Amino acid sequence: MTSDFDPEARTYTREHVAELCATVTRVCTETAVTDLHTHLFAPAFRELLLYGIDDLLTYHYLVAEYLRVSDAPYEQFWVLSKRAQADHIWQALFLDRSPISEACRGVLTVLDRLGLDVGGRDLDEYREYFAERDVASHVNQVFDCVNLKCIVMTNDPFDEKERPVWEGEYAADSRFHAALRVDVLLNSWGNACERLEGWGYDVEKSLKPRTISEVRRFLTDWLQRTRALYTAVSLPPDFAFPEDSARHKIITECVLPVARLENVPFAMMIGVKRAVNPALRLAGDGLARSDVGAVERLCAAYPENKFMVTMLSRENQHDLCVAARKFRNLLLFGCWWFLNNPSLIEEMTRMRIELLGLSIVPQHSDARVLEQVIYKWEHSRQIIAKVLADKYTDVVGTGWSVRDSEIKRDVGLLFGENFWNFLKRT
Ligand code: RAT
Ligand code: ZN
Repeated sequence: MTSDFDPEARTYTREHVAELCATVTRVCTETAVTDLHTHLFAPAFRELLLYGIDDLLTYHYLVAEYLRVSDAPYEQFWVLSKRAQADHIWQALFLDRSPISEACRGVLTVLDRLGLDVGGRDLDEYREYFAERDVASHVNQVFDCVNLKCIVMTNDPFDEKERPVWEGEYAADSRFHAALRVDVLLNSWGNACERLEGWGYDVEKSLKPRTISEVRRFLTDWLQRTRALYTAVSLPPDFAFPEDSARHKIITECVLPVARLENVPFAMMIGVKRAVNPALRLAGDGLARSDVGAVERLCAAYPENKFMVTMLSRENQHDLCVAARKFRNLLLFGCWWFLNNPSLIEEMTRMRIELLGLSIVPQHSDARVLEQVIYKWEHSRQIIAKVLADKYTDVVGTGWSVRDSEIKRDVGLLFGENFWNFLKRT
C-alpha cells in the first residue's frame, strides 16, 4: 500500500492498482448473483430437481466426453442405470485420464466446496455424503455457498412431468423464478397444435385468426400461471426473420403481442443444431453460426418489445455485440453451453465490456444439477473479476479514480441489476 492510500475513503488511483484489483476480486466474490437461465427446479418439483454425485457425473456435457473415449456401442451405455453410467464416467474421465476438461474440473470444484476429500478419489464416500443430505437444507447450503440471490428455471408447459406441478397446488419459492419456454410451440407447431387441442384450446394447423387468438390465450394463461419473468426459445442456426413459416407467424402474432401486454422480454437462444448425433441423446446437439441480422430486424421492427439474446457460436459474438449497441431493447446475456468455458468466457466478457460497457449480463449458469451452480459461478466470478480488474486498471491509468462504492455498484449491475432493471422497463 502506498502512503497516500486512504483505506477509509477507498478511492483507487493509478498508485493503488494492487489494492484495486484485490477489491474487485473480493466484490466479485461477495456480490449476490441472479442466475437468469438454469434448468434447475424448486424442491416442490420433486424428482425434477437433480442433485448429487450421480447426476453430476451423468451431466450431458460429461456424457459426450465419455462416449468419445468408450469403445462400447452407445446403446450399451443408455441401458445402464444412472449409477452404473456414473461409474463408467468416473473411471474413464477421472481415473483413466486426468479430469482437466471444464466439465470434469467442475465436479472437483463442487466436491471441494462441499467439504469432501477430492484427493481421496472415493466415489463411495461422495455417494454416502449426498445420500444423507436433506433436500431442503442442501438447497440452502448450495445457495449460501454460491451467494445466489435467486435463479430462473426453464419451464416447459409441454413437459408431461412438469405441467401437473403447475396445475396442482404449487406454492412458489421466492428463490426459484419461472421462465416460460416455448420451443415446442415455435419449433414444432404441428405437434404443439395437437397438444393445445387436447387441452381445450380451439386451434387448427392453418393458423387462422381463431387459432392465433387461442395461442395468445395459451401464452397468457401460462405466463400468468407461472409468473414467468420472460418467455424463451432456443432456435436453430438457420433461424431467419422475416421468414415464411408458422414460427414467424406465431412469433409476430402471438408471442410478441402477449409479451408486450404482459411486459416480459422474449429471450432467444440462437444457434443450436439439435440431434447432430441422435445416438448421443441430450449430448448429441451441436451448433453453427447464425444470422445476427434476424435479431437486428426483430429489435427494429418491434421497438416496444424487449429481447434477451444469447448465441451459441463463438463466431457470432462480435456481430451480436455491435447489434446490441444499436438497440436498447436488446439485452445480451451469458456464455451459453459450449461457450461456458474459461478461455471463451474471458474473451467474450472482455469484448462485451469493451463494446457495451456495463450494460450486459455476462453470465448465467445453465445448471441442470443443483451443485453445478457452485462451480459455474465460482469459475465465472474469477474470470469476470480478472477482466474488470484490467478495465479499472486501464482507466485509473488515465488519472481517473475509482471508488469502492462504484465497484460494488458496477458488479451489482452485472450480477443481477441489469436484468431486473430490464424487466421493469416499459
Ligand atoms: O446447456 C444445456 O444444458 C443444453 O442442453 C440446453 O439445455 C440449452 O442450454 C438450452 O436451454 O436449450
Ligand atoms: Zn439452457
